[in-house]
Amino acid sequence: MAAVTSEIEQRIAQLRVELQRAGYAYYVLDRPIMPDEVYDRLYRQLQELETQYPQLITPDSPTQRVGDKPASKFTSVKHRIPLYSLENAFNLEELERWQSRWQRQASKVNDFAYVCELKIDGSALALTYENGILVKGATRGDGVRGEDITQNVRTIKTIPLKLNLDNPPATVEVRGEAFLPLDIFEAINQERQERGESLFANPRNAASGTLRQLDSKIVAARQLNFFAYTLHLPQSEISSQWESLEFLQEMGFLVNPNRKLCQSVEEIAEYYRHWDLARKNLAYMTDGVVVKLNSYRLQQQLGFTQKFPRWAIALKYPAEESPTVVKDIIVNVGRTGAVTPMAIMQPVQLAGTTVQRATLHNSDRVAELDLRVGDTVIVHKAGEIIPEVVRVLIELRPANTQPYQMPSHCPECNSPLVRPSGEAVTRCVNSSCPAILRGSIIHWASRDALDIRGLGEKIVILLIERGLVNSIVDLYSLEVEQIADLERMGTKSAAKLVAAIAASKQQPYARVLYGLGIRYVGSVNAKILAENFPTIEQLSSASVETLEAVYGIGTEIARSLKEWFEITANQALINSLQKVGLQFQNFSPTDNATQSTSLTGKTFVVTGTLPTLKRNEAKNLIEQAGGKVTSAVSSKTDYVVVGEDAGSKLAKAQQLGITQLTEAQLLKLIQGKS
Ligand code: 1X8
Repeated sequence: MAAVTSEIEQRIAQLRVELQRAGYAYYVLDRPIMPDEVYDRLYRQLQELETQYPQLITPDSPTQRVGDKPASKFTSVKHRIPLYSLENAFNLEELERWQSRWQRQASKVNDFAYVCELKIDGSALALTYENGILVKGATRGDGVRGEDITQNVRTIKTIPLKLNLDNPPATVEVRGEAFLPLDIFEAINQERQERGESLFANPRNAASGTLRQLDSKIVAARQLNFFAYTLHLPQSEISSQWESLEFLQEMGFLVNPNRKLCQSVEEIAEYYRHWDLARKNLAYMTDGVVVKLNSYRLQQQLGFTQKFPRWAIALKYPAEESPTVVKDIIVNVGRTGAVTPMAIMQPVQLAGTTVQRATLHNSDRVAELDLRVGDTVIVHKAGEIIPEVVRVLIELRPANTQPYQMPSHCPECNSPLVRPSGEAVTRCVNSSCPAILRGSIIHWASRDALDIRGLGEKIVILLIERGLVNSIVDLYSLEVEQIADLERMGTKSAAKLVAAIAASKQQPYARVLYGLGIRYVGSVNAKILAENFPTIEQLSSASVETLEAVYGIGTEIARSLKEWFEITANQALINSLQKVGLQFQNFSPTDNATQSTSLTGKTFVVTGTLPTLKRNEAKNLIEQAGGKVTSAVSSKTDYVVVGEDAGSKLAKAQQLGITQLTEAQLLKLIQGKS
């Protein structure tokens, strides 16, 4: 161990304070005070010093958010103060009744207020701080005993490892809700779907599933967040819920800003109605509002029933569930060959959309539900979440129904389906199954991958049926004439599609990596990989250990990459894609010498009405291909794209002798064919 000097101790302490301040500004206040690069450098400096002087590592150091070793199991802990659940009210009458009840029970109250807060659909946590340092994080469990998940709790960036207090008390307990923001929830589910794993039904399940991961590296990569809402601080001056929320904020916690002090049921109703609509714009899911009596004195007077505090209630939003009838059960073969059973139902209105398909996840799930064609079921849908069947109403089952059986053969290619023992997923393992090719191409063209507009499922099916496309690479040699006579196509949209395909060659390496559809490599992981391995050669030759060492990349991703790159056909695919011009390395935006295309550095003006492209579409295509679009013609303009009824800009271009292009010529130029 290296000898410690006071300069080193001081430097370490300064780095910690600075990183803590920056993390707080970034995650809690959402007002960064330093660029990411600076943060990363300082973080690495601290890490290096701590490696050199491990005796100086403290549990509140910003480097201690991710543990080295996964836990083998979680230990059970008894809560110092039990975590109660809340009584539910499903409408305003029930809320009124609650008000009359507590007013009868409390003596002589004429001055009171309610605190209204959003009810977060997450997983409750109890955090213990001793002398200002986070020492324990536990799940709610049954309210009396929970699980010690301290290591995972530390990964949540909005939970302070050290309280922002000058004289911290011996113990503080903070409670709140850990949750997954909706975009992250959806990304996780998308990745799970790609892997053929069962999906999380809602953000709450995803949050509690994540918190119970043994490997804190995985937890850290999932970006859980936390809203604090309860403070247990013995012998303090705090005398109300409102003050405690403010104090939580001062101590460094993220407290939901959408809280309101209300004096009456009418005011609560107004808050409730407002958030029932406005919750659609929140980045996280809420399932109601929580109403608490503000005064601690009043809370104490009322106390608890066997199950609930008498001084609080959850006013829930109406459930997004409805009964309907299952008309058929089909199976869908995905890009990975995973076979997912789906219920086809009589259409129902749910959460503002018409729903007629619901995922049944896998055959175990269908068996567990005992779902049969003809059954009346409850479907559930929330927000952007894929609808699912949650329950079968057995009493309404018609006579002569049969239990569901998964097909034994692939509905697409008729090869026998395989279900490896110990796995929930049934697969088609025929690598030339058309469903797999179709899925791969749809994925390649999808929004977060190469984003090829106009290349949707229907066109992909036709392209494969006609034998025009047998692999992703074939997309890049499609000719306008070949596509033009597909159903509902025509020369104009064919030309547009060919140009969109060509423009996708300029999409960044991270999107290409994601588009390849390597198992476990979702769009977030692809970005992390592209940042850490700036060329495909570096990525394909990296060892499992090197891959795993990257923050956010776990063993299964590392292994899956290794396996994928070992397959000869995949190496050939990359070679061919490189040849047609896809990006397999990172470029800095200014570094255009190396990624030059026909359009790089060229300035365009678009004028008049083009035959098929809208002005915006033309602009996007040009920009995607590396060109620049300006609105005024000048001597710096390289090309003017001319449509019908072009006016003064055309005249100006003629005057300056600038090259004119028709839309067709522009599309050719983008494809590199002029
Ligand atoms: C549960 C929740 C509470 C709050 C928000 N979200 C929840 N899921 C809050 O008080 N703001 S309180 C609570 C409970 O006491 N069981």
